[in-house]
Amino acid sequence: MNHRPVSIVCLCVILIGLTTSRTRAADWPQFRGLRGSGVSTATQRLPADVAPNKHVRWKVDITPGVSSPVVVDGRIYLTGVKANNELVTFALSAVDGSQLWEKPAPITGIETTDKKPKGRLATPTVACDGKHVVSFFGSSGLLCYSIEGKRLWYRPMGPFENRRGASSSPVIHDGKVIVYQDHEVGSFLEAIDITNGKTVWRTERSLFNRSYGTPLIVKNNTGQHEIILVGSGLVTSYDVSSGKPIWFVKGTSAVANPMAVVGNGAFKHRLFIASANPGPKRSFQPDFDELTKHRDKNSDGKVMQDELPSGLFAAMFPKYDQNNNRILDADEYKAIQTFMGSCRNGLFAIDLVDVEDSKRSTPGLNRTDTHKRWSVTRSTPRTATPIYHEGHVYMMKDGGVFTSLNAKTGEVVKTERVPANGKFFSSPVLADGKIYVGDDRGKFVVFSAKPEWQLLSHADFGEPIYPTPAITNGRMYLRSETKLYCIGIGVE
Ligand SMILES: [Ca+2]
Ligand SMILES: [Ca+2]
Repeated sequence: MNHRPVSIVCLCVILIGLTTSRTRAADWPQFRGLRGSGVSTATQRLPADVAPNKHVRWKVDITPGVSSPVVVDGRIYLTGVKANNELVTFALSAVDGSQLWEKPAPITGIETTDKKPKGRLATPTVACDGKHVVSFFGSSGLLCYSIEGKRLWYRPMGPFENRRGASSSPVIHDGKVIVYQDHEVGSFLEAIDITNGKTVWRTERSLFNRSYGTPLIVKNNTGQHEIILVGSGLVTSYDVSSGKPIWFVKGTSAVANPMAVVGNGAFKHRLFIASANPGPKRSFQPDFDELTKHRDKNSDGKVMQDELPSGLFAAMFPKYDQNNNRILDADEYKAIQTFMGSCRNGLFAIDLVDVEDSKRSTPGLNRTDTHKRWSVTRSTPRTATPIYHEGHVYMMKDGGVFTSLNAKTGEVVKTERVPANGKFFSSPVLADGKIYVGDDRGKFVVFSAKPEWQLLSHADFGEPIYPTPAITNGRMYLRSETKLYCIGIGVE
């Protein structure tokens, strides 16, 4: 096998990357790495057999937390929960795992959430642009540090009403921190200036119930960057520069956990959306009377169009104002609820560009019938975000069913039960032609990243794995409940 041409191409990509961004192609700067893809473009070899006693370069005891490691320029950034619910952001050396700094967050509100797993209050993963480290602790707010650990700003947030607590991770795009928070009430999407912590824009998502995915930012065919959110019932896209809704597609589950996935190459404008929720259909809130009470600014007992919250609600309303009186009537609100309540479990594809787009004078906000492609309902994940790789999508269902599908048609190539039968809160990651993922019982499995994939190894780490591993420079950083492992092939 000749790796040299690939290495030269990648080196060029890295060098080009250096001139345009502070993070490099080899870095893993946010949840699921560069652009949230779950794929490392680094070309170094990685082991096919991963176990607590194999290829371990180092391991250190760390503060429990569910957030995933982020690695930028030789530093690993994490969050955790110490005794007495002290919430901390910390940095370790990628060379040996030694601690570089640790900073406590101001505690303004501890979320009332599930007790399990350990470290639950530190679930969102930090984001780093090579200069700033942004950490988020739900109702205890959003913090920005320098890479040396100096606190630059702090934004109180919440308190949020959410039985599972805040989980969506912040991402950084072009000097903005994008924060997506869908809760039982008060859902929103916000862009914050990374230099000072001030709001650039904020879009209400009042129609949306709780969901937990991290935003995906994609560039469409016109060069515009869209923020893709997988919410309750709908996938929505917003303009990253203004926060204005661009389109939506219906058909996600009542509560959605995974983030959106975008392909590349021939599929660079195709999204893959997974969501599943075993519970009952969502109960919508607020109900009509609550909404009226809350939004009726001039106390005339009616919600006029200009009293509606901004964002998707306001954008959708004209179509639902059946009697054109610019007032939200009870039956119109019910129609909106019914529309949004068309929840489904499964995986489907959306094309950012429709062949018919050029013929439409104004592409509609609702692209369900025009841009949605195939969908499948079997073996789809509840929490683990799928992976796109070379024309195929790979996904892991709770209980340990791993599946590959054709990205063009949705046709299943191979689906099989694997020796890891826990729940997958950790998302699979891909590097060196292999896919890696662990479950909440500590089982870890490795697959070849091919449509006719094979199980390469399986091992038991002896304690739960919730975070998603990070991969940079021939090293995988794997966080279990109490430890951080650095795994890689050594010079032996
Ligand atoms: Ca009114
Ligand atoms: Ca009306």
